[in-house]
Amino acid sequence: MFCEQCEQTASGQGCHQWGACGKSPEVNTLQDLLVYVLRGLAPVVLRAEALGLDVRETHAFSCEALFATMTNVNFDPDRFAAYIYQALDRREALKAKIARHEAQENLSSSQPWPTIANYQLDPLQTLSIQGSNTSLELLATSDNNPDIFSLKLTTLYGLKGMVAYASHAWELGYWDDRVFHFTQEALSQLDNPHLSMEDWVALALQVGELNLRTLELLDQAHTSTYGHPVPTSVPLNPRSGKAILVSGHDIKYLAILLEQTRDQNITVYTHGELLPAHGYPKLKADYPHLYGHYGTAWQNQIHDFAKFPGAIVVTTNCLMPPHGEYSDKLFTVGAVGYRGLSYLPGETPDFSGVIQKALDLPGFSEELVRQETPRSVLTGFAHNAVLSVADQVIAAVKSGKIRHFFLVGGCDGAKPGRTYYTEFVEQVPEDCIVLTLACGKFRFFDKNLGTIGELPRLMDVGQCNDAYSAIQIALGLAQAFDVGVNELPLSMVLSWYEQKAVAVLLTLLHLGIQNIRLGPTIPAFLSPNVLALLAQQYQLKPITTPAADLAACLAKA
Ligand code: FSO
Ligand code: SF4
Repeated sequence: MFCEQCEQTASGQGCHQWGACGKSPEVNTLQDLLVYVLRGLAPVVLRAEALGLDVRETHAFSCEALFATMTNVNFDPDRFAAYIYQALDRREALKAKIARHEAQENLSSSQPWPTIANYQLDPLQTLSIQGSNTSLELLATSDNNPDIFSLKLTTLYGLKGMVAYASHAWELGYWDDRVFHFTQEALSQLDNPHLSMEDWVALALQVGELNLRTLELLDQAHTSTYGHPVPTSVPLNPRSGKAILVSGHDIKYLAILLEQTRDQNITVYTHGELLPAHGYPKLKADYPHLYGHYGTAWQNQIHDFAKFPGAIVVTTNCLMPPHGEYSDKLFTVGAVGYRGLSYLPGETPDFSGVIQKALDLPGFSEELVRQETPRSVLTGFAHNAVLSVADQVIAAVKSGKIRHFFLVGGCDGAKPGRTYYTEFVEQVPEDCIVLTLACGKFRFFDKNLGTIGELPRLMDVGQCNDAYSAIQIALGLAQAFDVGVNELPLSMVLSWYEQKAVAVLLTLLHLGIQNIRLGPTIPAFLSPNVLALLAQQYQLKPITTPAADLAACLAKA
């Protein structure tokens, strides 16, 4: 097997024997085969689209299927086989539709399909053997150019992150045909042997550009459906009674579950990246049983899930291979899967099995609740909330009360080097504000950093899915100060783990943001030359030590 799409990749050299995330070689080959058939579907979709045929459902399918191949989303070989068969069925159905349309319209028959669009499964071989013949390693160029290979992987991995966001927006009824079209275009370019290094750099940055649009769309989808987030205090202690825990990023599935658990005497808790759901006014107003947050970041789920005395639903990444002791109370929805776990299919899953499981389990006892010291955290500092107090922020900067802003955001993970981010936040001087987002915040989210005037020094902007909010805050401040984002007293110190972070990084580079500090390690898929190019054009740099990086950021102020 070959996979190097995430930060956890074995020794920074790619996973070759077994995924450090727990992904088996079999699942990896099925993911490669799925990506291969999606690359073969892409030119067919593009031709159908050019003829004016309706391909929107197929676009949404391609996005969901590609999303499933992201790190820690789906480990179930059967689900990948189903996606592969569906992709091939859709491809053939579309080809037939195109032929019929051309005949009806008396159009001269199209160019022959590229070889990849004619790929057929071999009924005598297992899918995983066929997958090993379509490995992503084969994207290497015939002249073995490591930089073009690196940029192809950067494009594909960024695309995986972007389609995850597009899938969330689609579920809520929001899409942009430009994003859909670009997804197919980029997938089909992966097999174009004629692109130069410059073309690949441009394509990777275009992923960033279209990802910005996708993030905007998702922001619109969330805020128009659930209202603009408002600063909200969220209990970290449970209350007594039956309980359901919802993990992942998907607000829509959380809302469906809240609706189905209305008046059932069950308390719903968020886990991981769903913490910011508490900031949405419509969810809070409609569902008082959405109560608190339980546990910390994804890599601690083995302990958190085992201890939780109720049912658990995982709506997106990051799912870890579950332990036997809690797998019978764990359910998955959407693109998420693991063989042996209960999967609830459909756009509006039926959560009755989850509810029954929660009722069968003990829930939190009054005694346990009584023993706990009350704790809470604040969330909901999305762009609307922060920019609504822009006047206060600007006055505080002008009077010298606020010296600098740090965006300390991104993913968490198991590597020891990630303590850097906790130490960094602890060392941020008292006249500076820390904005944070995504699951990396769980290293410091419950620290009381105090306030500057009425402004909390630590503000949770939201999930990684809310990167649009962080960008809007930076752009809004730049506009208010009448400077470019790079001239603001703002430094970005980012942690990455999986492919959504790759998409967001490409978006920041597309916006021309300089001096981003990235850690805990530099992506294995960036070749030395590509990394040198990013360092030269964007001053992208690896993190060093909290003290040295802080000093360098403040020297810029
Ligand atoms: Fe974290 Fe996982 Fe949200 Fe990622 S839970 S690591 S970038 O999936 O998406 O931040
Ligand atoms: Fe390895 Fe990450 Fe790929 Fe899993 S997703 S196989 S940990 S590189």
